[in-house]
Amino acid sequence: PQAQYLKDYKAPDFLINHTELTFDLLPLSTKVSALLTLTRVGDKKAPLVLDGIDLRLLSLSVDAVDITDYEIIGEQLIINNLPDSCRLSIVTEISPETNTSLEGLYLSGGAYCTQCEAQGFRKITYYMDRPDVLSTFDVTIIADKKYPQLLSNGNQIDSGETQNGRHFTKWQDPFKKPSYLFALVAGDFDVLKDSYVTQSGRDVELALFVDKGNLSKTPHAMTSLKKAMQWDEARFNLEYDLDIYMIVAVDFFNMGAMENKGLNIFNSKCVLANQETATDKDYHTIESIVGHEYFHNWTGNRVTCRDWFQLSLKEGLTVFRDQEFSSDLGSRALNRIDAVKVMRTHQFSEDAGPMAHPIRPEKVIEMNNFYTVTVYDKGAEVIRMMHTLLGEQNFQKGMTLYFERHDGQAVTCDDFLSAMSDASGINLAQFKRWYNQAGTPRLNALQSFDKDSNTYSLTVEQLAPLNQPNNEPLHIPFAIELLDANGHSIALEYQGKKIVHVLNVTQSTQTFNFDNISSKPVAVLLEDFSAPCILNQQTDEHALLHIMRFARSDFSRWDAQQQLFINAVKANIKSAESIALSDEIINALRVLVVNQQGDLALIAELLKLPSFDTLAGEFEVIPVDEIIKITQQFEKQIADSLCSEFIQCFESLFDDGSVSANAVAIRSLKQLCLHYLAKTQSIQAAGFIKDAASSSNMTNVLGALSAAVKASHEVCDELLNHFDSQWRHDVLVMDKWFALQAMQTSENAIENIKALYEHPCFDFSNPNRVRALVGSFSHFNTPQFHRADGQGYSLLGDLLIKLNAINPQNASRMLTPFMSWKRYDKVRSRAMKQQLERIAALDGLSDDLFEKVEKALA
Ligand code: BAL
Ligand code: ZN
Repeated sequence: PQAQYLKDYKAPDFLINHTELTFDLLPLSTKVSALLTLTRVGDKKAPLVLDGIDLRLLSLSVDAVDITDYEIIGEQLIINNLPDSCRLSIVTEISPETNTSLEGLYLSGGAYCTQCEAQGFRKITYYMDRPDVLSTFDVTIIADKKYPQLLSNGNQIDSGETQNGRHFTKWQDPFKKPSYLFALVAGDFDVLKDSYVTQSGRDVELALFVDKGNLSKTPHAMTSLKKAMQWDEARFNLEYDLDIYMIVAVDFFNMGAMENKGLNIFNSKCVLANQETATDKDYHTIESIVGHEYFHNWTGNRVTCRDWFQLSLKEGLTVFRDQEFSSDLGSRALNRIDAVKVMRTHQFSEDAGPMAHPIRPEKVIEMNNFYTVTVYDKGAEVIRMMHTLLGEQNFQKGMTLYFERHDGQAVTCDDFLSAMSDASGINLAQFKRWYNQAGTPRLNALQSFDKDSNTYSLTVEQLAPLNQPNNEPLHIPFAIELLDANGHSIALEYQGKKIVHVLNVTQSTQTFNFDNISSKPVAVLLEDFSAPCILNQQTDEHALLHIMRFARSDFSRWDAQQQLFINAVKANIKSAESIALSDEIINALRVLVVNQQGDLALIAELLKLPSFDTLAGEFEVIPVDEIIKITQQFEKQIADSLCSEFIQCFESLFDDGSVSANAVAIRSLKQLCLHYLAKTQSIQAAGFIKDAASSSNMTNVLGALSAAVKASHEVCDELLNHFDSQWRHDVLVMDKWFALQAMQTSENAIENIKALYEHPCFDFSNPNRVRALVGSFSHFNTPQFHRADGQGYSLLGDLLIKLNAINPQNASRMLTPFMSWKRYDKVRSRAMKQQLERIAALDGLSDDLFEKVEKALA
């Protein structure tokens, strides 16, 4: 496979001003007629080079005259000697039913549907399948009447019957768009309709299409959409532009959702929810993804990317926007905690591994491999840092200027930075390095206090990431708070001048002084995770407990509590003897459970140990067995020490079953109590678990089952069997059951998963099923996936080989746990490497797997 490089970008030689498409839909032989209005804008002699994969070319004509002066080389159709402007007609045939890659046009779950980002349009017709070619589209869809709804982007302008008993619709999208935003859906759906009046008074029709029988699961997504539309007007002054906004939910989908202009296509798990079938977490995810796709209408669709290396231009910015949406509507602290967990586990590990890339990558083999936590989540952190440096007002001025300059264009990350810098007058030249440098910066914080002069000094040292030794110093917004002995915030000043709490760290070593401080302060450093860095600070238990109690940032309180746990795990690993959590820590946790002061959902978070992945990130060679053993020991200690408090807390909290923020918080704390109680000998635990498992609220049911599974509780099998018989008719709910099955740590776990491949609900061609079962196993069942005999790795290796032929994009995502093979002990790393070598030797290895396996083995 050929790598593409950012440095080789070349503007297109032709533009496609207008695209007319006619689809005659048949499962094995769909005819696609394309009529492209072309204008030459580059080299006079340049041929027209079109992309195409798995297409059967039926005819090719220019201005209605058949041509022969063309060649098909690999995945390109090259047409020579075209006039400077012409109409090119291309007729191809494709086979949606046999397209299991879920890219391009495919027929799955009884509906035709498309996925074109990043380069799926080339599986539909020959085209300049690149984001800097923007065209208006007219689309005609002809199909059997068993597909009553025939949808595409924009507005429907015609419909009717054909002479041979089929029917058709015609769609027109007035906005120019690149091919990746094209969408087509044909199916038989239930529809929830609604409407929205924009801030300028325009009526917008809203329609949500779902598989028959699922209407009761649509109101939450619709409410989320209207909230998103309103929020984007209020916070970003951005209004929707078409007369109709459609969302279609399908069960076979590689991603969470796709922002096609006016016709979003969603993975059904990111749409369908009611209290019986979806958890509070699902509700939150749905709201955030519906928001994310809606926000793309401006950040992605109205202004798009010049080339795919710029993906973070739209994704980092839109993730930032959806995070802000969730934070403005819900708990800012909990949203921040969730975002930082993703960064510290998945993103830091990607940044330290063989797939490390800057948020604007420079080299790509398979673009699908770059829809990463780096491009998305680190990309959002980079936008967030800009927001911190500029402030909300200047940031919004920058957004306004960005749209004034670039509406309707395909642009680069540099264009975005220029708009931000020009609008705010803030120099972002050094900040730009965040776009070009991979790896996670390491910061050392050295503190000193001089009681004679009442001066506190903080020295921040920036070290290049271990795997990127040549990185240059970054511009880092470093937020701090200083606490006095009573837990009060100390005003920051030096020599009579106030100091803003966000320090500008720009050099390798920099010292900041603060005076007028009467006693040694406790410093909250990198408050709110103000930059995506690894911070090394020597903060003792006393100081961390002080921060946990008093920091103004709830995020930083949680962060300190996590650090207490991390330090305790590390101390155990260093020591020959086992060291329990200190009485001070246990007492601090007791106060949280007993007092229940503040946000109950935050209390639940404060009581959770860091995940295996978080702890693994602390070690050069991951001590798998030790981490498992010590965390189990700590959980048991917390459970036993606070058993009566957990019982009391569980019984005292009343869940009214609603979706209010308060009810959600109550359920999360009750679940946390169950999680610990399941690990005790408490006679009440079994009763609590069984009661919760029989609730009509899925959050409670899943909380109970998850507690039982993780504690290998005696009620586990009975509850899982009951769940299976109750929910077999609902595959999305069964995904939760597959995930629970995958987390069972008994010795027959691998056999159990293989047996579940035969379950009537399981399907290798459906990414949701595969991720629920095997993805949950490889990510969350640490003891069994990392079995020293390598059987867990073989299970994943076998699956990847199978998926390579069915759905390479899904295979490549599922490969991720093997990417960090070098970080394990000899036995485990050898066993993982063997699986990678097996995959590397495959005949017909997809580009998706090739790129990652090659890097992993390098
Ligand atoms: N653009 C792909 C799906 C998403 O990020 O919204
Ligand atoms: Zn996105």
